[in-house]
Parts: sequence; C-alpha cells; structure tokens
Amino acid sequence: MSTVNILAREVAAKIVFYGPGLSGKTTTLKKIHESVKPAHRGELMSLPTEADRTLFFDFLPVKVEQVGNCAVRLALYTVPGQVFYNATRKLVLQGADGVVFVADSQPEAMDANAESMRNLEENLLEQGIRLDQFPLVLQYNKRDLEKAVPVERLRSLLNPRAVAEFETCATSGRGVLDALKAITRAVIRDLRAKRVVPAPRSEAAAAPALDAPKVGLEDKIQQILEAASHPPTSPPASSNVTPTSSSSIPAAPASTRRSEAPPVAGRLPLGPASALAPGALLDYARAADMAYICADHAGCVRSCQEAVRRALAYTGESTAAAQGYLLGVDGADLLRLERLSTQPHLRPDDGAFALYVVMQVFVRLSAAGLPQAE
Ligand SMILES: Nc1nc2c(ncn2[C@@H]2O[C@H](COP(=O)(O)OP(=O)(O)O)[C@@H](O)[C@H]2O)c(=O)[nH]1
Ligand SMILES: [Mg+2]
Repeated sequence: MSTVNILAREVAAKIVFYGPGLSGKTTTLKKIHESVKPAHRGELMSLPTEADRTLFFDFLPVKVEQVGNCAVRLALYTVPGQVFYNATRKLVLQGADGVVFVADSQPEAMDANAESMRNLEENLLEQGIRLDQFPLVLQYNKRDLEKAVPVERLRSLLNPRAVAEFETCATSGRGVLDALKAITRAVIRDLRAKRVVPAPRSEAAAAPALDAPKVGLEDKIQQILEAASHPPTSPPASSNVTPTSSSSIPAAPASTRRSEAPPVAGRLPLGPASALAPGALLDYARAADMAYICADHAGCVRSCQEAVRRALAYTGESTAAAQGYLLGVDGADLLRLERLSTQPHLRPDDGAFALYVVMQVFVRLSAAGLPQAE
C-alpha cells in the first residue's frame, strides 16, 4: 500500500513480518523499536486476541526522514502465525509492499516454516501477486540455539529464489536491522521499477541506482537506523522501554506523557489508524491513535466509532448494518464497537479492538475506491 504524496514529497511503504507462530516476529519488531531513535518511530502497538498469548498483529511505524527531497515512512506489521488466524493474515497482508519471512531454525519447526511459506504464497496470489516477483527477504532466526539446523537446510527449504537471507537472533537483535535495511532497499527498488517512486534526480541518469554503493536513499536509511547507537544529549529521568533494552533511548514514563501538551501538528506519532486513514478522516484517526497512546481508552473508542460512522457513510445513505455489509465489514465487530462506546469502564484491549475495527473499515473503504476523489 505504498502511497506517494508528491506535494509533501512523502513515500509510505508497508512491510509485513511473516512466518510460523513463535518464530520470533514480535521479538524482531520489539528489537527494531528499541533500536530506532524515538524521533524516528511511533509506538509499538500489539493487538492481543482474547486468548491473550496470540496476537492479532503488531504494528510499528518508522519514519526515515528527508531523503533528498523525500521522506520515507515504513509501516511494519507482524501477522499471527497460528494456522487458524488466516483471515487476519490476509487482512494484514493487504497492500503490503514487501515481506520479511521469519523462519524458526529449530529442527521441529521445519514443517511449520514450509507450511507458512506456502500460506504466504497462496495469500499473495489471492491478491493477484506472485511471491517470486515480490520484494522478500528471509530471517533465519534463533541461530543462537545449539540445535539450530544448518543454514543450507533452511535455504533449500525456503529460498529457491535466492533472495537476501540473514542469520538472526531476535532476542539479542543480531542481524535484525540488516534484514530491515535489505527489505527497505528491495521495496524502494520495486517501487522505483514500477515508477511509484522517482529515481533521485542526481542519480537518475547514472543507473537504476539502488545496487550502487552509497546511494542517497538506502544510505540515509542505514544512517538513521544506526543512529540509535548515539547516546542522547541528556540522560532520561526514567524509561518505559523494555527493561532488557541496552539502548539509551529516552522515553517519558506513561504517567508524564499523559499530562504532556499535545504534540504540535505534523509531529504527531504515526499510529495504525492514521497510517491507513483516507485524508478526510485523518483527524479522527489521529485522535484515536493519540487517545490509545495516552491510555484514554474511552476516548479511543469514541474516536474510532466516529471515524467508522463517517467511513461507512461514504457507501451511501443507509443503516449502519447495510453500509457495513456493502463494505464487507464484520457486523459483529461493528456491534461490539457500538456496545463498547456505551460502557463506563474500558480496558486497553477495548481500545485496541476499536483500532482494529477502524483499520479494517479503512482498508475495505480503500479497496472499494472510496472516498472518491473530487
Ligand atoms: N533463543 C531464541 N529465542 C527467540 C529468538 N527469537 C524469539 N525467541 C523466543 O521465541 C518465542 C516466540 O517469539 P515471538 O517473537 O513471540 O514469536 P512470534 O509468534 O513469531 O511473534 C519467545 O519466547 C521469544 O523470546 C531467538 O532468536 N533466539
Ligand atoms: Mg507474535
């Protein structure tokens, strides 16, 4: 779902971390979150299912600022690996620009790896996309385990196309940023080949450029991803990042963030609803994302409901049920969202659920070509 806003000179690309359950996708995203400077990323959001252990998906926005005249935003998603979550996987995969396949190196995971790769191929094909022509990189994860199978075995099982592959240990972070850089390069190269992203002016004449060393865009991405190793200018008072973090990223504790003045326009964190919102509904999506981040679950549900109401209205005047049906949105989800908005005490997963519904509605609205350009 790459979008290019020529006026703002901004490119947004969606990258999905795919693979079997427990292969290390969420851990990989957490590591990226720890490694990227706060100014260049939003909140890591995980949407838990009712069964808790499993996740609908995780979402992490990363901004790569000012590359030449262009800003690049990456929206990173994971999918739930369990077989029975295929509907969620298809939804998350919609509009993806590239995939990082996270394979589990343990011998007992080989069948699940192969099955997940087949499932990726099938789900992409349903969108009319051939995996062998799609930007893809592989993480062979859990390489720290003694029983990890030889890389050659993983390669012959999962990588007939010889795409870029990385031996990773998501828990320590080894190799994770290299894989991210590689998929970013592959996605930008693909978007350039499709002429979605113009070649940088200075290099346009020379070559399709991305394979050349020290080219502006991916070089800049590398710099920014690596900038995390620079210490902050003042030590953080306290931190709400994962305690295992060895990075020195300062972050306000949740209690102080709540009372902060709202960030100035243009510097709002990019949340999942905002990333998918059509322009006319961006303000509602931002309000929902902000409310979620500030732990205002009731505000989040209210904003989501308003965004959903307005989004459904693009299908024409009718009842919400008929509008939802036209868009192919699950009516039970709409009803549950409506019920939540009347309840006095809401929990974090209520806000997360509301965001999930609003994101579904936005994706389906976009697939239906709505709202139409004036
Ligand atoms: N030893 C080892 N454990 C890992 C690695 N990556 C993830 N894990 C562990 O594997 C389990 C599942 O990881 P998770 O990221 O939740 O998997 P997901 O289902 O793909 O999102 C967790 O207990 C992680 O700590 C790794 O590289 N090495
Ligand atoms: Mg996970």
